[in-house]
Amino acid sequence: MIIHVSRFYISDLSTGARPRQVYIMEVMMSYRLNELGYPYDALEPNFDEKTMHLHHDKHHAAYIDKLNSLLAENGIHAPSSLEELIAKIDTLPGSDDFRSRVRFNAGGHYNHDLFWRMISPGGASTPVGLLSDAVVQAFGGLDGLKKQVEKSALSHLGVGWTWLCAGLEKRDELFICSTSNHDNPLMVNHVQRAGYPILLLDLWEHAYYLKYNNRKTEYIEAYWRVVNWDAVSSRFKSYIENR
Ligand code: MN3
Repeated sequence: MIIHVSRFYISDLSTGARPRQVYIMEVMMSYRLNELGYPYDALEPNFDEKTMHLHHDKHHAAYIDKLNSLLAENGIHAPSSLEELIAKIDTLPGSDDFRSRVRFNAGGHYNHDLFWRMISPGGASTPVGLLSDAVVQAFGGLDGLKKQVEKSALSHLGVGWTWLCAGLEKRDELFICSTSNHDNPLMVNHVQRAGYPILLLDLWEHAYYLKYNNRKTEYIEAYWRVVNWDAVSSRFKSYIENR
């Protein structure tokens, strides 16, 4: 919770008395770091405990702190839904630099929050139900999907994310894309093709460098072993059914 205090002066012209100072205190809504939802060592040996701690408790947390202070310093009420904030990032008052910073940190929060839920212990090892059909339709099967993700991830320049998205118009149509920094496919004015994020791969070195150093391919192989396809499939199903 962030307390935002504004100071005003009120003058009563009829009496000519000195202006009075009035303080207005507002409690600003702020974003919070969700618990990981499983033990930090639950994805060992694929994703190591130390990386999970740093990645969740330090990197992810820092994006949230920065996002909250940016919004509070500029007197902007944070919508309770992060998707709502992302949808109106380009129309926030203030400078381009401010909007870029909000976009960066809001993306940092949204993307990581989704990442922790889509990689998690247990769950199916391949897509199920509606997602399974859509994966066959778009990529010929899971191997085809993995190849496209790897190709997109390995050819991406610099930091970013690789995504499995569902279409905004044709919701059951899947596609793969990569974005820079913390942009995500919901940021319609900042991506080549907008979409609804179903699954994501963190391409920042902080996600793998401690364990895999520069061996990004090994990191991606390990990633496939920790994707929880039940979680991914159920996210896709909710998206398809909540039209
Ligand atoms: Mn990260």
